Amino acid sequence: MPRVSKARGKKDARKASRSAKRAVKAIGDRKSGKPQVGAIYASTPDESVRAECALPLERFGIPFETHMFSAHRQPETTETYARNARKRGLKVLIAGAGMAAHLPGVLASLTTLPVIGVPLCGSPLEGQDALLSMVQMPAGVPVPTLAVGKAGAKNAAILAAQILALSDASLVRRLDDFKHRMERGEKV
Ligand code: AIR
Repeated sequence: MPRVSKARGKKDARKASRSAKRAVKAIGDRKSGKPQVGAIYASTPDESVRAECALPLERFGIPFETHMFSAHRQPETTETYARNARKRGLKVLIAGAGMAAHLPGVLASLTTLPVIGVPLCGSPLEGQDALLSMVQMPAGVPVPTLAVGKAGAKNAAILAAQILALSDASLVRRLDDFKHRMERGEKV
């Protein structure tokens, strides 16, 4: 068995944590202002989360950021992001993934911010796998899970706006206006 000294192990851990922090910084797609919402998707096939979340958030004037990382493939980055999210001023996280979609659950296990899950179609099981992975969270770690695919991604942005509106009267007015436009038959 190779022997690894304690000091070496700690040094490696520090190095990994520094590179995870750099990764979080580098992959951020920051919009104007200090981001209040972080929309994370696990892989390139899940880009719909970025696209569908962006428009409502922009319309509501909510500063947000998007990142791509996978809880399975980039566990260090996932942990660093979740542990620092509140300190960085984020208020709501949105996480979209397909297949064994553990991203929102893992984020929710590491932060007390609300984490909204969007299950995506990324496999022959057409999103049912992701839906069950997200919705069946064990007690203690809630992940409000929305519709599979684009509707879920769009609704995640609207739900994030509703959560933020609990302490933002101007956002309540923008949400009211959104409801009126929907009532008039405008496309959501
Ligand atoms: N995935 C990637 N890492 C963790 C998960 N759950 C999911 C992605 C994507 C699917 O695997 O969310 O929907 C296929 O991704 P890829 O990168 O293998 O093509």
